[in-house]
Amino acid sequence: MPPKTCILIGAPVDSGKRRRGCLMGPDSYRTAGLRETLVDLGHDVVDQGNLAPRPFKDDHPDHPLFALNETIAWTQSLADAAETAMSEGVPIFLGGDHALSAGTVSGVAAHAAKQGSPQFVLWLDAHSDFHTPLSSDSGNLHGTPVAYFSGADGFDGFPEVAHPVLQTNICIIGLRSVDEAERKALEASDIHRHDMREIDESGIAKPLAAFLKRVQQANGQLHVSLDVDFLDPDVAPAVGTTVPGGATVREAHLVMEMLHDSGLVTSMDLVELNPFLDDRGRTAKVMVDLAASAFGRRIFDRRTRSY
Ligand code: 6HN
Ligand code: MN
Ligand code: MN
Ligand code: MN
Repeated sequence: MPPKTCILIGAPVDSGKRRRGCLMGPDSYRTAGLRETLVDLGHDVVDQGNLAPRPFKDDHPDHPLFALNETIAWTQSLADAAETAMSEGVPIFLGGDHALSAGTVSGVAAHAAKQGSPQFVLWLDAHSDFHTPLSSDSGNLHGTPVAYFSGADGFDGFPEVAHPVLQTNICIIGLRSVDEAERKALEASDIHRHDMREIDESGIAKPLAAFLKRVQQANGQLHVSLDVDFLDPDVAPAVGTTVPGGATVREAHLVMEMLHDSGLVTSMDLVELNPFLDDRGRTAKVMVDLAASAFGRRIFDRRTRSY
């Protein structure tokens, strides 16, 4: 893989749920050495600092959705930043909670549409984040971005999604906490979904390889959205929505290594890190190591393998 221009964009979004702390995520990745790690791998790295949301008004006091206006304001600024960054390099969005992906994915998809290439999304998460504002029982908008960028109804007040990502171009891996309304909607959809049982039974490489093949055959852009809770909480405790039984460190690295080898990744989110819940920075370090694997760190070159 030739060196890339990696564009780090801090997205300290903390409006997608009630528990605070994700706003510290971008600085935690910087502290854990993300920039230096990518530079050591030979890439050019530009850190654009942190974005801010558009100006927004207070929510109506008894609105059922938490911090709706702030999340809408973030979606606007992130979509613009994402679309712009796509013509400058490979944007890596440093979250921030998963509500940020409403903006990043709609922005990168707008860029893809202008290039005439289809947008694909790999969603690595314990959750499907496929609620709409109408189906969410928590009222937390970090549970809704997949529905938003794939063009679901119910997102009143949000920017219109001009270029929705086709359901069949979305692949979710790592599922183990799916609410009833999401399950029904997913089952009625064309989204490719792989729960932890499937990973246990057949391994993580199989569904990923099949998905990457489709991206390659379609000559698509690939956005990867990595939620900390894709990982098992034993190895990545710094997240508000821990679910036991997650991916191992090696499963996650294999995903990242395969993504690197594919040469297909055009943008990435690192989301849901809550440094307030971390244990001496260890979750931030695991996430930086995973990003390193996605951008070319390897144990041995595959060509040297012999038995
Ligand atoms: N995440 N399904 C739950 C909810 O509140 O709607 C959890 C969402 C988790 C969000 O993974 O980014
Ligand atoms: Mn998520
Ligand atoms: Mn999650
Ligand atoms: Mn829910």
